[in-house]
Amino acid sequence: MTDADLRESLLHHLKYSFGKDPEHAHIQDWRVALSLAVRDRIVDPWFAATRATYAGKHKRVYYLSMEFLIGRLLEDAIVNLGLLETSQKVCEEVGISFEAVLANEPDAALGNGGLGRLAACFLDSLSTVACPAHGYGIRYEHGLFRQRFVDGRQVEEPETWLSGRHAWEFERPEAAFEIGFGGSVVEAGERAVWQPDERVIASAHDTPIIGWQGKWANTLRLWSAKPTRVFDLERFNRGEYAAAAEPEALARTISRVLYPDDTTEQGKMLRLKQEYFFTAASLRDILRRFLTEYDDLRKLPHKIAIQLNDTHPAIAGPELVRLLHDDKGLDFEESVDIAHACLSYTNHTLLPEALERWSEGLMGALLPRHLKLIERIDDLHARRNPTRKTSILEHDHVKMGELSFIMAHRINGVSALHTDLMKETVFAELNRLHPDRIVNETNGVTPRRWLLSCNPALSSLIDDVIESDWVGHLDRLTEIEPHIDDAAFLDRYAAAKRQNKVDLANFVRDTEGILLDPDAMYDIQIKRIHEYKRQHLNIIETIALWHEMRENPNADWTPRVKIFAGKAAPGYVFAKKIIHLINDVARTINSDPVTSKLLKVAYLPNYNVTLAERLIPAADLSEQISTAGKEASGTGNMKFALNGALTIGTLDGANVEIREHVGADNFFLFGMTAPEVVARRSVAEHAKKAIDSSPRLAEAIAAIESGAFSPGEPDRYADVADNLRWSDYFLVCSDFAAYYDKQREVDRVYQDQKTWMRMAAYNTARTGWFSSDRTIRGYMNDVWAAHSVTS
Ligand code: F58
Repeated sequence: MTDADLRESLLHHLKYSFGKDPEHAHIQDWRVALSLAVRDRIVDPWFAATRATYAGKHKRVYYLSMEFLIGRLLEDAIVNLGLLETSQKVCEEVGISFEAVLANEPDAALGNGGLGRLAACFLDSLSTVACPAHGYGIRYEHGLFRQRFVDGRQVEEPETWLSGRHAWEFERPEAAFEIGFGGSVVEAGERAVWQPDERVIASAHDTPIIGWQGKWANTLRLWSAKPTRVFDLERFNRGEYAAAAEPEALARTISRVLYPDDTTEQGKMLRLKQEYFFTAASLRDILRRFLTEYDDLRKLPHKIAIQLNDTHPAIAGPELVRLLHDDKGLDFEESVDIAHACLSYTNHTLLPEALERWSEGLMGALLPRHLKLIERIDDLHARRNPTRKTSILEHDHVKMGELSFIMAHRINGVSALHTDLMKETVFAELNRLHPDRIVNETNGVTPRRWLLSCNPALSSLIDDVIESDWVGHLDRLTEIEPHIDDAAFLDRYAAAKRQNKVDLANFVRDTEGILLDPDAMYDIQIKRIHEYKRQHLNIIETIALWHEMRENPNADWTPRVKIFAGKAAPGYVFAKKIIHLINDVARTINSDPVTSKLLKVAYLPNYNVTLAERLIPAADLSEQISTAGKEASGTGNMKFALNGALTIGTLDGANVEIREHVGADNFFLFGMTAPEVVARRSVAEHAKKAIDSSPRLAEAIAAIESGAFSPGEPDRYADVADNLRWSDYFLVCSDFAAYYDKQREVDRVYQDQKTWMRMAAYNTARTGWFSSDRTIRGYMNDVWAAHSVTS
């Protein structure tokens, strides 16, 4: 495509799609017009991919996920189509800033964290490897809340990504299904007819997802909820306007907002509704598409694979059985076996409180037929496995993990360690009965967004030393290795990092008014705020370091900038306390003249995909310090290492594999291992013992407790100190000394910039394996039996 073609298309859309001439166009008009011009270029490869899939009768993959944390889409599409230079030039020609156009796009924050972002990386990789696939999810009107700080406290505000124009989707009003809830079940022999008493319409919106180099495009189909009846005309005519609009408001509630957690009872009901809503609509759509090509439902497992992203779509098991058995008339056992051969399930957490369980009361009220089918599935499994002790139903609750396991032919963990722990803990008994079902598919990240686009400085250096397509074959990054001994290469590597740090410093100055020295070490922890991720370990170490710096300000300190970002679930009181504490500590330390050249702390608000893209390329040190055994994988850890940050981390999740790849010498390991963690918990007063043996830790906790960081409210953090001293389930105190010591080793290494940069370059060179293209190929081979379509 030539510059002239794109310019013509851009001006055409500006004029005919938005009725604007260039003189009067706002930046949003330009952004949406450019998006439509780019989207036009996706349509032909998209059609071609669909035709090739039908023509070759290829197996299709369906990725069901409550979350797709896709962020901005324009740059992705431009980069994958190879239109970066052309787009930059055209913007210059029409007199607009390309950067401003990109920055105008709101983040589509349709996810909470790693699970949702993984789904987005997978979409990119599925298209890149030309695997015929659909993502299915919910078109939330409001994504994850916006985070603001008021006096250091997190305040949540609704997010409004759809308030401007959204350019990427095609509305499909004809692709709509009625989804029922509640009501009763009329038994007719072995089968049953479910008569729901509430119905909503699921209506489809399609976003084409173009892969690297524009060769293949898949579809992300998101459902929005609409009422079956727009409004009650009778009531309206009686003047009851609010009541007349009620059915519409209630139906739309289902796709109104992404759940950041589910702490209230009402929230639980809505969440289960959301789960059934999108799963049922997706399955109906999948069967409809299958039946346009085939008539024998027994062939279903040969032609489709359905992936459940965590247990959120677990109702797919009983729903598919219901469709096959009740609706299509297949025998019950055969229906279960077909569903089983189609379904597979990814587990993302071992934390007991995060494993979904629904009360039978709730499930029976909302999905009465499904509850009955779950009981029959459970009975069937018990009959086929007479030695089993577990069951799906326990203490009047339906355990969605067990249901997913039993209904799936493959269950995967997201890192090697996590997969082993799954086998040993939550699914020990089911693994014993079905030893071939659990497989490992270590997570990955898309190199298009997480290296090529977010880090142009480093990418252009890599381009200069690797001539072949490293973006589509990320393991080729190992070709950098021989250059690491070349001083000129290493200088350029260091210069790229410094450039990214200067850019970040400017951003933090402009947005937060905090001045950061680009020569200081940028030490970054960005992720959801959770006790197991241990942001409090990091801030306590910061306090201890500050104390020592104050005591001895003329020692040979390595200047540091501690950067935090991340949101806490609105109902998670302790996590919100940690945010408040970090902000209080930041204010105190940043205003201390004694340490002003040595230490700065910045908590950047409203962490999202776009902010991550800015922070990761600028990091020197990546904090991956979860309590061993608790972080299923992590994916931020991979993004940092790829962009040349060194990791300080525990042997948890994918840290283990990152360390194996980059080499133990290029990784700062500390802390207890997963078995040591389990053992330590049974030591009486483990936290108190750790505090008593570390004066630094004792002093830091005492400072928090005494109100040193909250003078206006001295007991603000009394409960935090209390928790650390007497409970400390996540072993912050027990790991503190090892963490503090390792940080001082980090300081020493950083002073030798040549050594540091070599280590960083080895991290980039050796983390190509963590491309999500590799992960997707793993799923295709081990889980889906699906193939790339080669032209
Ligand atoms: C994350 N889970 C894991 N859950 O914590 C992380 O280790 C892993 O790398 C990642 O999945 C991808 O496998 C996660 O992000 C959620 O966001 C929940 C979704 C449902 C509401 C509560 C949070």
